[in-house]
Amino acid sequence: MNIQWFPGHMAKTKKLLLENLKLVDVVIELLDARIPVSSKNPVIDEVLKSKPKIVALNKSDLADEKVLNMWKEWYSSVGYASIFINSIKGTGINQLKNKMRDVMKERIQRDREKGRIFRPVKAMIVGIPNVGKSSLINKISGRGSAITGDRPGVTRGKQWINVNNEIQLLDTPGILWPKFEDQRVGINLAITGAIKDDILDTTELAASLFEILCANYPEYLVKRYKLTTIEGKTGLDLLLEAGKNRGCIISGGQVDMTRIASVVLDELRGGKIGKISLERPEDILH
Ligand SMILES: Nc1nc2c(ncn2[C@@H]2O[C@H](COP(=O)(O)OP(=O)(O)OP(=O)(O)O)[C@@H](O)[C@H]2O)c(=O)[nH]1
Ligand SMILES: [Mg+2]
Repeated sequence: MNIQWFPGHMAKTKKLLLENLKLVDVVIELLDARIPVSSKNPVIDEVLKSKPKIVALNKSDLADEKVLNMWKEWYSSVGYASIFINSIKGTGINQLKNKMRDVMKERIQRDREKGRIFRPVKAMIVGIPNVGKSSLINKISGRGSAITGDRPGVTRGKQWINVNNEIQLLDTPGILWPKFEDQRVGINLAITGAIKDDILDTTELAASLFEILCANYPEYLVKRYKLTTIEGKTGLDLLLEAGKNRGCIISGGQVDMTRIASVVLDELRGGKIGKISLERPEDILH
């Protein structure tokens, strides 16, 4: 499967990030806790250069707790702070705010030394489409000022949100990069909902997801889709069986593969199959 999605508005977003970089004190890079490697946009570090950055991993409520702990250990072993959050419930948000206060203290100190008066800290939130940037801003500000939605490409322009007289946040549109070197990255991004479904072969994608689940979460797969055995079967075989079991049938008695594929992808994205991580720290090495 060859997945690429870099429409014109994302090229514009890269320019927008560059233009606004000089206006902000810190950048919050939001990753998806289920795919910490695939959701890391290589273009972002290239754009940021020496600007201070805080990394937060969102949707941690949907990820496998055991794997999350492996990631926490991995991040600390390489000397990075990692903050795992849930932008809907608010888990981890205080930790993130504390990190922002640290940046603010340093800034206030520098301003004082230069004899400048107090200015609020400005933070720009960046990340892949649909990762929860606007939801995070709403959670931090306690208001619903940023529009959110369960599909990629909801935010189309920049929007400043004043949290209080200390913090201002800049919401930005989700951004990907022109070419995924490794197709597993494209698949992970597509499965978790960072890529528009209209441009995907969703049947092939759901079959790939079934193969990943067969390898790492076989018990969830069998239980959710009432499969008999999974050994020796391809993802497509299993998807067909799931379609039959769910009654996704078209006239003539054939399985409606597009429908079952969309059901499966929706259920994964909604956390209904189980708490699932698609990447582990050891994947960085391969
Ligand atoms: N389960 C869960 N869902 C979340 C979390 N954060 C955001 N969401 C959901 O993810 C979807 C996308 O959220 P948005 O805040 O619109 O994402 P975004 O990054 O601003 O997306 P774009 O503007 O399209 O780039 C919405 O359906 C949110 O309700 C989270 O921590 N956990
Ligand atoms: Mg948004």
